[in-house]
Amino acid sequence: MDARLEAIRDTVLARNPGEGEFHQAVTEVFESLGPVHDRHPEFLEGAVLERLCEPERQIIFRVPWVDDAGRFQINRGFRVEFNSALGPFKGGLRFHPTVNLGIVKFLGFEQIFKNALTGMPIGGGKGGSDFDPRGRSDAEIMRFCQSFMTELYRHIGEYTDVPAGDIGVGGREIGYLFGQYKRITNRYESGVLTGKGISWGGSLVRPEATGYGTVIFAEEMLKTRGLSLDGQRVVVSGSGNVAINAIAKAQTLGASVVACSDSSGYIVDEAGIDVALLRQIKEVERGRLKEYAARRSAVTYVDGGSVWDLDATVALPCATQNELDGDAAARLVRNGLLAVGEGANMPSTRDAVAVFQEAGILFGPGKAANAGGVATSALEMQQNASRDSWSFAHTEERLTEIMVGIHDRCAATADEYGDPGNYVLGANIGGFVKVADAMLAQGLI
Ligand code: NDP
Ligand code: 2IT
Repeated sequence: MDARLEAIRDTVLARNPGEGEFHQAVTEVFESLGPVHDRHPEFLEGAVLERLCEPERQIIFRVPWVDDAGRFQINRGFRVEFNSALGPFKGGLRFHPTVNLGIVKFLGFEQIFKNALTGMPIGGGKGGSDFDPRGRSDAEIMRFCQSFMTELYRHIGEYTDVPAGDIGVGGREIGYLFGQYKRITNRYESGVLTGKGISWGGSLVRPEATGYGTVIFAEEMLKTRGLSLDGQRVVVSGSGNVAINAIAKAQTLGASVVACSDSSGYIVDEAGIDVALLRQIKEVERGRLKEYAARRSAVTYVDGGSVWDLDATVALPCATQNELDGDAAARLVRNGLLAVGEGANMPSTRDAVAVFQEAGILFGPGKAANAGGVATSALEMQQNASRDSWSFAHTEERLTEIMVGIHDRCAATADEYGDPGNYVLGANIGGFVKVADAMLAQGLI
């Protein structure tokens, strides 16, 4: 790492002790930015990096609620409003027992660059709670969401901060959150949340967008080597919103998707995953992946273990951070891997990224490859602002244009900085320069 940047990075780490994932995300971005500061000394003089690493605002709050047994429950809520140089803070809410400030900050930090890459007018933020939705009834989820919004509402708004979904937060939760926001504020402010239901201000394609976008990005990377997804053997991790829609899109492009996982285990279905059955089990019944194997013949369920023990030519990690380590990466590379598209945020460890890059694997980092979700959120905001709603075909076309645009900008930036094919460098520099220019133009804020 460039010595000037390393000194700033060390200060950031010392100021934010114990936030391992945030340290990892900052380090990874800083490693790309040395050459930019040679060309743009004004970024150093303007203390852009120091400002970027300090969120504009961090909110931590108590979320009290009552479970079905009448017991009082207390969780912790977060919203980190990281950077609004390009637009209102924008980013999802994650409900998962592992959520803490360091995780919300890593996600919010990544979101700044991702959102810049989309070319849409959105800043970066993230939030969530250590609430565990697993095994909770619908009524419990509703009461939790209502309590969460009873604090959050005062911090968000169409022009201020626009949350959406992430792990554990989908259409159901956005509905309960929106209902409570409307009730407290007495405003039908559609643009305050994205990922809404279609009949009440949502956008077609938003549910599919992250997974579809990740696959479009992977296809664009493969094209640069005269390849395509057609006929590839694809392994996906996760079986939530991003994973399911990545599987569906990869299949429409002719890939054979043979495996996916949840936090309990993985399935191998050599005939190709039955997406309708997977949706029924995960989205309708909110069940476990194990049930997929019970309902379909010739499927293996592996309890525990890692889906990355399987061979693939294309790997799409779509579950969570640091789920694919250096050993798994080395094994995949030895067994014929061509490309990785990160549907999740930071799913590959730093060791894994190094292995992929040294082996010349096409590697699409999350902040570029999974940007289709937030980009389509911005399309939802556009539709809300104009009180319009677009067709599926039109919205999907916009998503495709945006993903191809992100791919091409990352590739062009990597070329410009003398490291062709390095999408990590391209994404970090491409996103950073846009935000840095806007920050300098807006003065010391
Ligand atoms: P979901 O809650 O819909 O699904 C998450 C999936 O990942 C589930 O299959 C879950 O399994 C698995 N998972 C979660 N945590 C772990 C863990 N610690 N170990 C193993 N498996 C785990 O979330 P999404 O699909 O929305 O999000 C998946 C990833 O994509 C996240 O990294 C998220 O930040 C990222 N992302 C999401 C976007 C979106 O629009 N939703 C946009 C861009 C990125 P289980 O059910 O067993 O917990
Ligand atoms: O990580 C992400 O980009 C998201 N969870 C989606 C954020 C959004 O505002 O749609």
